[in-house]
Amino acid sequence: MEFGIEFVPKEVYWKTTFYSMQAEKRGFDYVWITDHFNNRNVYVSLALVAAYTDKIKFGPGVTNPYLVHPAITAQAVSSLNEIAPGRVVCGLGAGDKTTLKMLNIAMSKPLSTIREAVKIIRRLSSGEKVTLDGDVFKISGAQFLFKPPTSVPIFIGAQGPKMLALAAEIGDGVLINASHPSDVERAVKYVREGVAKAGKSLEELTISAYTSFSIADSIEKAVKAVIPVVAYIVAGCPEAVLERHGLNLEDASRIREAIVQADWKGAFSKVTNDMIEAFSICGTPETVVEKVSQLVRTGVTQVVVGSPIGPNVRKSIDMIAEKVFPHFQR
Ligand code: F42
Repeated sequence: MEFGIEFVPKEVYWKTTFYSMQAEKRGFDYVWITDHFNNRNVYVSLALVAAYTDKIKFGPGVTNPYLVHPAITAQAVSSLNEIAPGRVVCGLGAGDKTTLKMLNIAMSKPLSTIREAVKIIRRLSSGEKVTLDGDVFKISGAQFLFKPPTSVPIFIGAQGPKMLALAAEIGDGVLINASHPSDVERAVKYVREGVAKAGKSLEELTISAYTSFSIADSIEKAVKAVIPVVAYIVAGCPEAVLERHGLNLEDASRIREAIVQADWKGAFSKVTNDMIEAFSICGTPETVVEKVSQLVRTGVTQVVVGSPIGPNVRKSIDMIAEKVFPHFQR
């Protein structure tokens, strides 16, 4: 059982570096840094993680092939891999619709785009010469002028049934965007389909639940920290998923409207306990251990502790190491 941790580089760079050092020191296996154009640059952040850590694995969690050409992604992860050989992983996904929309970039043919991007990144980062006449990408004899030290494992961020199956089919790992055991269990079903299609065994794949997570010594503190994150998840959540969790669609659309109007207080005040239950792992160490155990029973082999982590990131990292890790075989 592995534990990863997600940092969003909306914080000043030294905080992300410091938290990554702390995560390594306290026994986390992976640092994932999110990629959105309106936060700090993911590779600048990762270069610092590479320089200031010794053993933890790390990578973009996740970048996308619409905003960054797969050849440049391959170049970036291979360069990082020279700084920290064997520690770099590449998280790739279709991209966040809201931020792509701000740049007027359409997310067309996501399945073919991801399939082809994975081929390009995997082959270039293995030092191969690449020619590809794809539906989306046309590459003619591209090769790096430097020799990458090792190939870079590719993890695919996925939520929809087809993307989950594709991720399992072609990826080295899947990053399932969900926190509730029922959502993760459902996702693992599609992951199994993808694995079967590829004719590989489930053990060859890292199956990760990329969760929204908040741990504190009191439930009130954990809830307070997680509310803004859950508000955003609810606002962007497909109706079918809200219905599956028995959540009121009108409540969700009120949160969405409040966010659009930048009425944060209004949006956050409408987040209910049921929403927190559906979309996060939130509570005291005891509750968190129980919820992570439920995820493990679905077949997950890595839990990614995602935003907000807790009311105080540093203390929450320590709390996870001291009070959660001992309950899992690692
Ligand atoms: N996105 C970011 O931009 N930055 C991040 O840092 C980030 C982190 C992250 C971590 C984990 C994770 O799981 C996701 C993360 N994401 C992040 C979001 C990610 O980039 C994707 O937005 C997210 O995974 C949602 O994508 P999805 O897996 O649900 O796939 C979408 C595209 C989808 O609609 N999938 C459908 C499905 O069933 O899986 C299939 C859609 C389909 O069939 N498309 C047709 C096709 O040919 O591709 C075309 C349909 C048409 O009409 O064009």
